Amino acid sequence: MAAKKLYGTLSCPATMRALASMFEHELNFEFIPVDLTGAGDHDVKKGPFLSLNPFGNGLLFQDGDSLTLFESRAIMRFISHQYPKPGKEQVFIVPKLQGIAATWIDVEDHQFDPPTSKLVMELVHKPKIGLPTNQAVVAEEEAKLAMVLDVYEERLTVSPYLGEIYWLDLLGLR
Ligand SMILES: N[C@@H](CCC(=O)N[C@@H](CS)C(=O)NCC(=O)O)C(=O)O
Repeated sequence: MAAKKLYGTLSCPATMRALASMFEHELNFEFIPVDLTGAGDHDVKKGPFLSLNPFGNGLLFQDGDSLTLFESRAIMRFISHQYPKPGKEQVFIVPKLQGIAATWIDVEDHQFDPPTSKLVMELVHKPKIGLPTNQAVVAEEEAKLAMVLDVYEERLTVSPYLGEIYWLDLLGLR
């Protein structure tokens, strides 16, 4: 069987998400670093890479010759389904549980990630390259993140994990 390959860059949270999943599932794979600036051997904005990830955003997973995926959360879901860890359930068969898990994965994507990414840019990356932090952006994104964290806190008072509910609730027993 042809090898698994992950193209990505270690400073990218999307790459780290995919890598975390691959390590968690103990997959053997080759990591191929790409350069988002267009330098190096794998220019993500051109040619072969762009034909596989049309958005050219620096992340690609190949499962042998049979499948190519981009989008880190889709890669994680595929790995969980294709390479499950016996006894450590990460995939729900029950449609209701699938819906709940999908909801909270999307919440992370659309609510948690955007303000967090902007804060990391302002508070970590910009200072590293000598650019001033925009305090107005920081205040605005902190407020958005605080709202998301409040929702998370509330959710965790009624469920064991964000994307899961108690079995008694699922069975309608309370
Ligand atoms: N939604 C994508 C986001 C990927 C992403 O944000 N990639 C960034 C690097 S961390 C990137 O390549 N940005 C530059 C660009 O899109 O041109 C995922 O989760 O895989």
